[in-house]
Amino acid sequence: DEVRIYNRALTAAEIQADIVTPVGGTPQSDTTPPTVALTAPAAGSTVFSLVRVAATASDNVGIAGVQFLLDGAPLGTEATSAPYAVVWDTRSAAPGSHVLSAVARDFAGNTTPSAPVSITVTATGPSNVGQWAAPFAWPIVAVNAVLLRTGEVLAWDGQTYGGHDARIWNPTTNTFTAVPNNQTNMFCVGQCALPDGRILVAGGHITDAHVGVTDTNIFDPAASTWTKVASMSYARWYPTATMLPDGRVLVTAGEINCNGCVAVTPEVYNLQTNVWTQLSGASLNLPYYPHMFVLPDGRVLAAATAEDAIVTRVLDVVTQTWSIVDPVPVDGGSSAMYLPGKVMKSGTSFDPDMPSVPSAATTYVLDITQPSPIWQQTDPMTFPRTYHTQTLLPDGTVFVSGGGVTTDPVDPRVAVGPAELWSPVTETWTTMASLSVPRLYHSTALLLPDGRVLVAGGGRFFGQPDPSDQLSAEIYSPPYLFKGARPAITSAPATATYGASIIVETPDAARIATVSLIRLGSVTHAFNMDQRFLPLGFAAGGGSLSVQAPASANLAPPGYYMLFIVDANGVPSVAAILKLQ
Ligand SMILES: [Cu+2]
Repeated sequence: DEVRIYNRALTAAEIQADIVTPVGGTPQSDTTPPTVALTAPAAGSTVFSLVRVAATASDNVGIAGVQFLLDGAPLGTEATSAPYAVVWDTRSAAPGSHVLSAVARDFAGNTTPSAPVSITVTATGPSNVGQWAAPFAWPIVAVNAVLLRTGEVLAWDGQTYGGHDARIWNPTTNTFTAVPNNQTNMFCVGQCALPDGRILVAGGHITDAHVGVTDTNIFDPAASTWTKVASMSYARWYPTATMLPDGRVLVTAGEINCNGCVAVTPEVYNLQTNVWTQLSGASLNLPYYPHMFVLPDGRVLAAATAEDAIVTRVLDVVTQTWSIVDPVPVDGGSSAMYLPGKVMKSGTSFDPDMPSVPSAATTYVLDITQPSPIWQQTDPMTFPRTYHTQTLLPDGTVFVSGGGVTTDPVDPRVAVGPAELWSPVTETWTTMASLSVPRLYHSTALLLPDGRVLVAGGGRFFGQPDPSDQLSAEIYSPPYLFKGARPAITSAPATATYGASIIVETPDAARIATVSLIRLGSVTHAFNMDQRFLPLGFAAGGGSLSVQAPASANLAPPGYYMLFIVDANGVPSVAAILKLQ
């Protein structure tokens, strides 16, 4: 037997080299060089902002490192563990053509250069990375944020502030109106919009972590009042609320009264009868804040959670049965259904009470409309993230903001400034402009009807005022707002019926390329429980569009949506807010 003693932890590659290298005697000389190939960016692509440069490398013994080169000069330090990648700030390179390459080195010192890849650097500016407005003060840490049918944002704070510190923010006037809920502390709740535009809030917080309440509250934007309605059977802390196609609300998961005491039985709320019904046949132990999505067949997908990777299942509410979709848990800290039945998730989910570990940048897509769907790994984010938030945009892309490179919930040093944008066409990420304020645990992001994104909050981790409590918000204007004149909706109906056509008047009918419907968002803890994106069929006429409303409530559960018309450059109108019934 052979023994080697090391006084430090070894990398995976070193362990591999150790296994294949004999102890003592004459070492076999390794003359086999490694292989290496650049995998990103793609040859011929145009790059800007911060770019992930990545390579694959392999060797008969082991890879000691991969050194990336820009025009033959070292780019960053040698990457010594897979995946081999560096982030390149292209703003330090002259605009024009450049050559990227990489050299892989094995433990015996053999080296191999990759094939060169030519790319073009273009200037970084608002038309390709968007623009953040300066942060502005908020009177609360926006732990929960909901876009109301009025176009205003309802938000509330965390910890002891969670009930009585609720506010409505008016984006037009930048004014705040107090709308206190003095009945329930709404920290750690689940919330979703009802078909009539009121907001249902399920569960809440008493004084201790992991202890939920059975309360259900409804906010009425017309009266600016909170009403406590029938209570759930189970207390819930960190549950998810989901609007079902039949207008009822599904609530899943949440802790009852201790760490790990999960409310395993989902409950369904009927607004007409003010009755909660337990789905006793569908009990399932799900971690915090499951990411639930109503699918085109009406079932509800549990795609991820805020706390941990899970086996992916679908719930049939009618038969109270769960079916496994993908038995292999793959992680995702934030997720969104970017097209009906198609979900993307990225980054790390985590229980912030646990010791910190590095975040992941991994990204997966699931297409439930395919036979035997399983998660497919796609291009990773440029930055690893935990506590980031995905937001659907009217051009069909997915915006990610905030989060940190470790799972530390509040350390501003780990916060990721740059946002990223995901294309559902190329399934790749592009780095966007950087926010100013650390937005980690308890931060939020919400698409506004004008096509900008409100990013707010972060902090409230230990309950007391703390430097990490972010009493501010900042607003992001995506690149599409710097690409020419916006199309305009001059009139649209206030309501639409499933399967019917509606007339949307616009002087820009001839240049409209897509029409999209996005449900008003309800966000907390890195997950938007309401947002969903739906492209709508349309026919252009003179001065108007005839737009086809969604065929069924499975595609778009009843309630309020933003209707955007988008031109051929991807430039969206300001939304018309439409009630779908
Ligand atoms: Cu929390």
